[in-house]
Amino acid sequence: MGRNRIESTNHVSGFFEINTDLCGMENLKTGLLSLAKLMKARGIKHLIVSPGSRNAPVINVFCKDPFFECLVIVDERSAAFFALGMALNLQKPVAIVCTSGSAALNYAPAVAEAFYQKVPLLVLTADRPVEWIDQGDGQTIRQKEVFKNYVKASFELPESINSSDDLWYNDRLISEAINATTFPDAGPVHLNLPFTEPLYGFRLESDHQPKSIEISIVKQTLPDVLLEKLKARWQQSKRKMILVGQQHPDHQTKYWLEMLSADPSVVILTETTSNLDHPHFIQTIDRCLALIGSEINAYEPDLLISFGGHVVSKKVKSFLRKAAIKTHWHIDPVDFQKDTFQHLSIGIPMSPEVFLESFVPLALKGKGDFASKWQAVYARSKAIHREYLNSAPWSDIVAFNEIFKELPSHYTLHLANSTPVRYAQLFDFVSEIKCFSNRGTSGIDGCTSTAAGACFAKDEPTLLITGDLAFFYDSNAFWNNHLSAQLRVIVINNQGGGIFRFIDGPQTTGLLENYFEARHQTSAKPIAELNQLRYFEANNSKELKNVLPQFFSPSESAVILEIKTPPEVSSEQLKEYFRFISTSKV
Ligand SMILES: Cc1ncc(C[n+]2csc(CCOP(=O)(O)OP(=O)(O)O)c2C)c(N)n1
Ligand SMILES: [Mg+2]
Repeated sequence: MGRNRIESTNHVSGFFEINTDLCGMENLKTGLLSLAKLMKARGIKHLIVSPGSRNAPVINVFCKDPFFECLVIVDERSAAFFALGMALNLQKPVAIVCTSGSAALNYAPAVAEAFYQKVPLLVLTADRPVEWIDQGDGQTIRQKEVFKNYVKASFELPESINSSDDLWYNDRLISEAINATTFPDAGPVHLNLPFTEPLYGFRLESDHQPKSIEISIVKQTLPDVLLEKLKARWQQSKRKMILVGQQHPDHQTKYWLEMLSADPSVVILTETTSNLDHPHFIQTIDRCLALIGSEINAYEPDLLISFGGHVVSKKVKSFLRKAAIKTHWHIDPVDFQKDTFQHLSIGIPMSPEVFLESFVPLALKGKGDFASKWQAVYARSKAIHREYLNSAPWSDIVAFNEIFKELPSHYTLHLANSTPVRYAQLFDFVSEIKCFSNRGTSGIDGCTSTAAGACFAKDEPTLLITGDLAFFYDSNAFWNNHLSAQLRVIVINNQGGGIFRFIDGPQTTGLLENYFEARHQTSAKPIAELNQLRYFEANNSKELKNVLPQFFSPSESAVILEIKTPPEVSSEQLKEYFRFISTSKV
């Protein structure tokens, strides 16, 4: 309680010391109890706690209530990414709570990722009373709205409830916060919770039943005028391309795209992170574009339709930005004005599956050879890909080839940023493998924690393929008691940031090894030992082929496989791979 705002009188009843304030309202932390009740009412049961004092009231209220599944992860950065992974796989909001101060700031990387990847997180940060901000008190920072640039909404609950209006206001804010985690699209919401002492010893229940405000989802429809306009434009377009960015597996969307893929004038480009697999869909975009090379005219669309989140391929972004596209429609409930390819003409504010359901049945079939030209490139690139890998020396790309040959189809795949998510785009995937990657902000700072959280959420077989810097950066991901034995982590250890050996620029500086690649001799083995995890190592194709079946077999604990690859050869091989494709004929 603010030392100079409201004096409280104390009296003892039963086991609890009850505080009251001037209004005689029992300072039961009623506001916080409403939060628990409303989260319960909305089925938000997962809470990841990072220890602290200021958040003790939350720990007390939630972790003693059997409804809530509370986990403990000390490192707030890792805790938030773990929660992101859980929410990603459950497709439901997950809550995180930490104490005041820099603890809250450590949530920021995952909060930003959740914002751009549209993952529902309820971010609870305990705070000091406002009057103590900037007054030299410990663990006290300007925390209110600290994530405002990358959350759907920020709220601060009243520090104390002094009237029924305070209570109504408190409960209303909580409902708005919970609703904002999923509507109109999913994302993180920040709830700052200033607490006054006492932080302990207050009653954990109250008679107050907060009112929950829910949002009813209405079905959108395409107005006839717009529908007619889109149908006309579709018919006029000889070459239609549909590009799907990152999204969750969705059978409805797949069904409608399959329908469109039978149209000879339509090409459908997907990535592993689009989670859409079909023989008619062009999966390995970079491979195809390398083969097309400068002959883009014959392969560029005049109508582009896009939806989903971030697109991994840099090549397709530059191809489409250069292409003579006449019309581009982007479909998204919120980000419908995203002009990634600089050709946007119509933003359609609705969900892709509802748009496809309304539009595809009315889209007249086209003519021509646009689809067959792309399919020919696709098939040819597959053959060249195989031919190249048959004789390639031990390197990152050969390691990926071995991994994907052995990857059991029931696994969920997580791809760390930097080259792992890019190598994966070069391979044809066995169907139905769910694929995730933190492409919202493309950071290397939480890939392992995210995969660990996603795996924990459904306790399903999960493989993370990560680079070595990303692995060491997030080695705290293993520092908790919630690691599923279904988790498999492959570290491609090329002794540094191999991507900087591949992209143009760093080589020309003379500073590559130290300041870009951050060359090192560190092994993942001590991290496996520190966390009592099974560990395997492979230094060449033969060892890798031998160890993969064991690696994927059941185990008591999560398992780490470190694959050691030669940095120079690996980047050279990737460059050679693209040279080999681009000098081949379609
Ligand atoms: C948090 C964060 N810091 C820095 C970067 C810049 N960055 C992109 S890739 C990369 C190197 C990653 O190395 P590694 O994980 O070993 O993957 P590799 O490039 O070898 O495949 C870095 C530092 C980033 N994406 N995210
Ligand atoms: Mg590396």
